[in-house]
Amino acid sequence: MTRLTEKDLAGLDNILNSYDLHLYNNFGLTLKSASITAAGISKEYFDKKLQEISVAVIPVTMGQGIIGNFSYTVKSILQYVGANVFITESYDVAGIAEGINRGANLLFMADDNQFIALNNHKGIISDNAEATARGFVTALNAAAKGLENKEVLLIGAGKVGSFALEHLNELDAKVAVYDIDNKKLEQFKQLGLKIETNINEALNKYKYIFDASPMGDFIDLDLLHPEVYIAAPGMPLGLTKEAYKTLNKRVIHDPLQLGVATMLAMAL
Ligand code: 2YC
Repeated sequence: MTRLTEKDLAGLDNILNSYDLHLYNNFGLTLKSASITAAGISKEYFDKKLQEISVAVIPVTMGQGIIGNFSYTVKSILQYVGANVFITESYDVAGIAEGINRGANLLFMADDNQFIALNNHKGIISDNAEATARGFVTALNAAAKGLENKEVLLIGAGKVGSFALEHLNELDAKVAVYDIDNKKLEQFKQLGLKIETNINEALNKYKYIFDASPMGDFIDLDLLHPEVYIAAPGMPLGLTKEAYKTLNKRVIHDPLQLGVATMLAMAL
């Protein structure tokens, strides 16, 4: 996963309403309903658990350190879907201790390699890569009114892309994989998966695209299927600015919202 920057997250708390409206109007889901569906739980269970629990977001200084706006943005997203959240004053291990001492049941924390939500009552964790994959697949599935037997182009077979492949297979979608790494592609071919070796030729053949690649600005409008829907968790966005502007209503892309909301639902 790409490391986010403070700039990626600036002002995101103020646009949660318009983001949610975009998701609902164009994909038929709210951030809350997408996370509940992605986690495979009921709305009743989600609402009940959120009444009972509190959530701590713990800033982590290790490695490349704290990202400005990260903890605050995670907190804003969690509050937006109804959780009781606080950011610990302390960092790292002291932050974990503070979170537990202040009665948190869920601990959200991210170092340079993994972003998890730890449920210390149930002894389970949810992982941002898996949650992001499930959240964005759920949105694409809603846009397609069901992906069963529909062809989907998966771009990028990294952590998020691999989890997305799992979920797309669960939905019986017909997935073709493209990855910049030919060795990876060869492995998928050995596994009997359909692969695409030339991305520019492949793009316009698919009405549904899941862009989990960390490359930015490489998908031009004229390469795409005229009725394409794109779920794009990859940071930076693969679409060119012009393509994103034109296709806006048929693209779901965000740096944290769907992944964080789905982490919450998966960790309850
Ligand atoms: O502020 C902090 O606590 C930092 N330790 C957070 C580091 C997050 C690094 N990971 C990322 O930027 C992306 C996220 C979308 C989750 C996975 N990679």
